[in-house]
Amino acid sequence: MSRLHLYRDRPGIDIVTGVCPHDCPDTCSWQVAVSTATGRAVDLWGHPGHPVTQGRLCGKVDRYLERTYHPDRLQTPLRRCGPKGDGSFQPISWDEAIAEIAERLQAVVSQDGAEAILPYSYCGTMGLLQGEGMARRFLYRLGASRLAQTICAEAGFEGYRYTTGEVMGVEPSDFAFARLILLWGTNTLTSNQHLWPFVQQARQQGARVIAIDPARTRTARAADEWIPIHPGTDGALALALMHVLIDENLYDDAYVREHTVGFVELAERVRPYSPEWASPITGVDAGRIRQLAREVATTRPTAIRINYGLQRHGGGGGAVRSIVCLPALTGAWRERGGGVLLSTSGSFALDRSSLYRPDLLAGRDPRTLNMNRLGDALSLDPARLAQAHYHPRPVDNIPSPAQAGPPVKALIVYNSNPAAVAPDQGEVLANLRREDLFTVVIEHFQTDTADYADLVLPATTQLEHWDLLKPYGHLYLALNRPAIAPVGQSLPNSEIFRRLAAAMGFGDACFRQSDVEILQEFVASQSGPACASLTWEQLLAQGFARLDVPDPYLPFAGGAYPTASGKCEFYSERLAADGYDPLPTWTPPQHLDPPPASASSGPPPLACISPPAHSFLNSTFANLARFVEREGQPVLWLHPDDAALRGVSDGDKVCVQNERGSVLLAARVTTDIMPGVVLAPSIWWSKLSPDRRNINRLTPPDEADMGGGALFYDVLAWVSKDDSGS
Ligand SMILES: Nc1nc2c(c(=O)[nH]1)N[C@H]1C(S)=C(S)[C@@H](COP(=O)(O)OP(=O)(O)OC[C@H]3O[C@@H](n4cnc5c(=O)[nH]c(N)nc54)[C@H](O)[C@@H]3O)O[C@H]1N2
Ligand SMILES: Nc1nc2c(c(=O)[nH]1)N[C@H]1C(S)=C(S)[C@@H](COP(=O)(O)OP(=O)(O)OC[C@H]3O[C@@H](n4cnc5c(=O)[nH]c(N)nc54)[C@H](O)[C@@H]3O)O[C@H]1N2
Ligand code: SF4
Ligand SMILES: [Mo]
Repeated sequence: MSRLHLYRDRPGIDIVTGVCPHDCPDTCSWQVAVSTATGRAVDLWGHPGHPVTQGRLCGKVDRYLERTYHPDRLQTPLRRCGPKGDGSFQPISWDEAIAEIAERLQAVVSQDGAEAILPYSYCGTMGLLQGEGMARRFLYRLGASRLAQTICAEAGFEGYRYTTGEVMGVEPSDFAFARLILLWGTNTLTSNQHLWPFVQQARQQGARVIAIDPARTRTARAADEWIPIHPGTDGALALALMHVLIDENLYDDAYVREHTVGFVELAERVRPYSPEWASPITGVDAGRIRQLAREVATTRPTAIRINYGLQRHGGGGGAVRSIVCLPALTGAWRERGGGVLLSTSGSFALDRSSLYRPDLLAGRDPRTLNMNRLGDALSLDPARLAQAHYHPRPVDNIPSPAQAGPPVKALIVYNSNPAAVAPDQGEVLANLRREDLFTVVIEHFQTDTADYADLVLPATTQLEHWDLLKPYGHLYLALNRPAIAPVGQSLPNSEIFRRLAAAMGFGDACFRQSDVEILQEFVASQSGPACASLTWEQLLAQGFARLDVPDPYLPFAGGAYPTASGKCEFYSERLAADGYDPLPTWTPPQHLDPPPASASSGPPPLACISPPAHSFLNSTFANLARFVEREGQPVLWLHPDDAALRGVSDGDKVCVQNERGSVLLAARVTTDIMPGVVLAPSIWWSKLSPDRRNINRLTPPDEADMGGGALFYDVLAWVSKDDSGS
């Protein structure tokens, strides 16, 4: 809870407003108490005045000071002095480190061209500045390969955009107005905790809450009903719901006529997709599907929270597209608290050109590689490198091996831990081990990835630098002020790229701007309506600002879809032009469509999902004893029937494997997971796991149906008791 009352007006204490940097929809504003005598932060809590944070941080970030001051924090630049992956390093000075990197990058540019340099980054911080701000300027000026940042949400985003034009929906606080809430493929209490108070408010007004998830998560337990569903079959469920809505005349005829296109074709399309068709696919009783459709149509308003869990599948884009059709059919968008929420990020476009400076490309058009195919991107085999070229749509061609461009010779990793989080870990590690690959990792801790670096550079945390954050789970932009001086010799990412730019001889003025100048210029450059009243002074004074979207916020109540037709597109010309089926469709997951080679004697393979562990944030926090103790050990949830078939008892060590690799986990035999499915809470650091591997040994690098998205939960795995005695 907020501890402001303990520190307000206390002599010797400064209170500094900031914001949580993590990749989480909640983007909580915080306050930090800093001792003026020592300059040390002594406490931190959720901002009591922020309408979504409401004074509360989650159990992870409530301990952010421990992470910041942890004895394992990297404090100086390091140079590797053992084999790659070994973790032997010795300290060097910043000047040596920067000079060495500049020299190595120059050499790569002159031998292989700038495209032989690949950045790898994601959302270790969601800050606009420390995220990609200065990094992009540097990389564009360099002409390095570009990275398609597809690891999390791309498939769902594309499916949403093809249907409504932009990813926007119900404002989270408006969930309080709903009378039926579907928490569909989201473990809200773990990954989006600040939505929960609004869900509870709705319940106090009589709302029912239904969780649709293969697992009885803590959210499903807290809901009124848990509907278990086979992974990757949500698209089939949504098609069957549409079938009932149309078949039983439960749709909003006026909304459909005024604000949608393709209803006639949609009705034709969903006719065969009855609840009886969907039942064996989804594992949901046909009667329950029919009833659910009636509830969705007749309970006003109905709010559907989908998160990214249900789109990490081969058909993830299509599944989101079908779900997003539902409120257009029922007219739920008309009502406050009615509609879908995937992300708020399309509600306000920010113009990032002043920040990223794409003009520094100066007409060059470097290749873009898909981060989900890191193993292929780093391969010396041109055919595999070609496969890593970003080709998100059926109409996008994969280049021939001869056109794939130079092999990657230098890798710059920041804000990410690919050795732990990227799919197809065996291939990723094999290529990170390449002796001819020069790897720089900018980090807070000596991660799995940092062990493969030639040089490791220590970065500041959110307590130590300026930043500005755009949330994806609400509508408040937030400013982060530094509360303390950098720990050890750490530097902000922005300063690291600034120094690299200077060492590479990049004379452009943008590489001399200070962090505050960059942020001020960025805020001033926003011309969109959502930022009409946004000012730097307001951000400085309050720490956060609601974007100028209407209040209440009902983006599609009167249609006004930002699509080509201006309507919700049940039928999409754009999909057809991009090589897709123009109507809602679905793609079965691996476990319903297993390759013939997987047929063998012995117990059948299981569908394996690996969603977020409650006490970790992706792989962040997974190296700190407090959070590891909360999670215990790397486990595999296994239904009692599946355990019995394999002679596995609770606590046994099990080997989980497929054609890509294997990992040893401890069995947790439980009815909290449906039969046929196993679940490994993630993401553990490999080097801290019993067999120095994690579940990403098994996850595939292949792309989802849309956006080149990741397939973390579309995995077939064979589970057996491990008798090796190790
Ligand atoms: N504590 C914590 N919070 C986090 C994160 C974290 O690691 N830890 N990660 C952050 C990140 S990066 C993101 S992207 C966000 C959102 O991250 P998400 O990955 O969307 O996280 P969850 O909300 O846990 O949603 C996953 C849920 O979907 C279920 N699921 C998996 N496959 C399917 C399926 O096919 N169908 C259905 N219906 N359900 C399925 C899983 O069992 C799980 O309960 O959360 C962020 N917040
Ligand atoms: N099996 C499986 N794999 C998954 C997922 C899953 O559910 N299951 N989820 C996927 C998803 S949704 C995502 S988003 C990805 C997440 O993957 P990543 O974005 O790689 O997330 P993290 O593992 O949290 O790693 C972020 C790293 O950035 C560092 N960092 C934080 N702030 C800064 C900073 O200011 N500067 C620098 N230089 N470094 C910083 C942190 O110390 C941390 O090591 O993982 C994906 N992988
Ligand atoms: S991780 Fe999410 S819930 Fe926790 S403090 Fe950060 S934004 Fe809030
Ligand atoms: Mo994510």
